[in-house]
Amino acid sequence: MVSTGSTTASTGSTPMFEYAPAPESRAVVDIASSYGLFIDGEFTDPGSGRSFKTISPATEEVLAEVAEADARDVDRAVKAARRAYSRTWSKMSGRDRGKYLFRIARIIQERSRELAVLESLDNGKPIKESRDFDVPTAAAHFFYHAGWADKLGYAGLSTAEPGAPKPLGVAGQVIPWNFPLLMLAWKIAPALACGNTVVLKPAETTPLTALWFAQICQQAELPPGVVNIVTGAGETGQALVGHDDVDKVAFTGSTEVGRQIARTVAGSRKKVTLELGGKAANVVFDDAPVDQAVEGIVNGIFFNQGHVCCAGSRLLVQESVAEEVLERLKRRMATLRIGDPLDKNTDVGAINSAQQLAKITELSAAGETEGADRWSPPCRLPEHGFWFPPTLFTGVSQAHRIAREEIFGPVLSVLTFRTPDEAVAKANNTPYGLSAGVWTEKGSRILWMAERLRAGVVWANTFNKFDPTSPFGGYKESGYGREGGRHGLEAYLQ
Ligand code: TAP
Repeated sequence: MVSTGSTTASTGSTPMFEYAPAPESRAVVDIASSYGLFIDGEFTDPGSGRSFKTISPATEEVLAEVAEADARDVDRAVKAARRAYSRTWSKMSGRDRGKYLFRIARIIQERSRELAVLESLDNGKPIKESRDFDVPTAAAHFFYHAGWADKLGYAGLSTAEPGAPKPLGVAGQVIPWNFPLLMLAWKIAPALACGNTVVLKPAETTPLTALWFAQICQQAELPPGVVNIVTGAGETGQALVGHDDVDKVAFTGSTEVGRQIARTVAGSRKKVTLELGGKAANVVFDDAPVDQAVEGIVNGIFFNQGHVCCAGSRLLVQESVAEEVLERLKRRMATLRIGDPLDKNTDVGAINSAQQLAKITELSAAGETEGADRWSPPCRLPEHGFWFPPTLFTGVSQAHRIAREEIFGPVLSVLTFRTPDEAVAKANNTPYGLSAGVWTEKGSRILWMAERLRAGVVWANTFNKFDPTSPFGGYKESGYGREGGRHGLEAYLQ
C-alpha cells in the first residue's frame, strides 16, 4: 500500500519500511498575495489589469495571484530590453557582464533553500529533487556562463569581423513548467553572457521562481531592463515571439507549440532555437548489470514524475532478460515513496496540473484499450491535488499510442528486442530524437549503438545526467539548436 504524506508503495513480497515524516519548513519562503510584471528593473502592474492564480498541485491551495501580461505589456518589456541593450549591456565589457552573472550564481546558492521550497510548492516536484538537482544546476549554469562572458573571442566561433563575436540583441524566451528555474537558467545565462538582453515568459502554472529570480536580479543590481519577466499564458508567449523588435526566439515546450512558433517567425530576421518533446528509448542488453539498469530505468522515467522531455519513457529490453528485469523493476517500483513534495523522503511528487493529469490518464486508458497490460504498485494517493501512480505497461507494440506519443508522466512502456539491429530499429522508430540510453557492459557495443541512435544525447550505463558544459538538444521533431556548452553560445551570437 501507499500511505499519504511521504509514502511507500509495497507489494506482498517486499518488506515495508515506515518512514517518519521529514517535512522541509515552508516558513523559509514568504509568498506575497500578488505579483506584478518585472519590467525595466521594477515590478509593475499589468496594463491589462488581469491576473491569474498559481496553485500548489499537491494540495490545490492558491499560492498567489500573478499578473497576466497582454501584448501592450510585452511591448513595454521588449522596449525596456532594447533600451538596456543599446545603452548599457551591449557596451559593457565581457568581464563586467561576467561579474553580474557570478553575482547572480552566488545569490542563487545563498537563497537555494528558499528557491527549492518555492519550486516544490509551485511545481509539485519532490524537495530532494529541487534541492539537490534543480537549484544547484541552475546556479551551475550561471557560474559556467559567467566564465564564458569575457572569453567569447576564444570560443572558436567563426565571425565576419575580427574580435569577439557580437550579440544578437533582444531575446524573447518562453519556457515550460517542468523545470521552471532550471529552464530559466538555460535560457537567461547564455543570453546574458553573450551580451543580449531578455524578455522571458515562464509557464502559467509555475511562475513563482521566475519572479524570485527577478528579485535576485534586483539584489545583484543588474542594470534595469537587462532581464524582464512577463507572466501569463500562451497568448502572452505568442505576443512575445511575434513581437517585431525581438531578434532571437528561444522556446522550450511541446512540439505542437514549437510548430506554431516556427510558423510565426518564418520569413522574419529572427534567429530561433526550439527544444521540444521526446520519446526516448532506454535500451537494456542481456549483459547489463541488472540492478544498476533498474535504477537507471526508475531514474529515467520516475524522476520529476516523468515530466522530463528526455525521459526514458520506452524501455527496450532484450528478450532473454526481460522477465528478470521486469521482476526486479516491479520490486523497485514498489518502494517508491509518493506524496507530499516537501517531505524529504518523497520520491514521486504531484502531477503539475489538472490538465496534465487528464492527458496522462487519457493516454494510459488508451494503452489498456489498445491491449497493453497495465501495472502499478498498490497505491493510495493523497485525496487532494493531482496524483498519478508510477505505472508500467507490458505487451506494448510499436503501433500503440503509449509507444509513440509523449505522455510526460510517470508511465513506462516496455517493449522487447532480440538483436542489436532490432533494438536500433525500434529505438529510432519515433518522430522524436532527443535522448536515448544504452545499458551493456561492452564498450564497443555502446559506441556501435551511439553511432546509430538518432538522438541528441545518448547516455551509457546512466540516464538523465546534465551538465552546463555539455550541449543538449534534439533531432527531428525534438527541435533544433543546442543549449549548454560551447555549442549553446552560438545560438546567442551573430
Ligand atoms: P507547451 O504547452 O508547449 O508550453 C511551453 C510554453 O509555451 C509555456 O510557457 C506556454 O505557456 C507557452 N505557450 C503556449 N502556447 C504558446 C504559443 N502559441 N506561443 C508562444 N508560447 C506559447 O509545453 P508544456 O506543456 O509547458 O511543456 C511540456 C513540453 O515541453 C513537453 O513536450 C516537453 O517534452 C517539452 N520540453 C522540452 C524540453 C527540451 S530541452 N527539449 C525541456 C522541457 C520540456 P502556458 O504554460 O502559460 O500555456
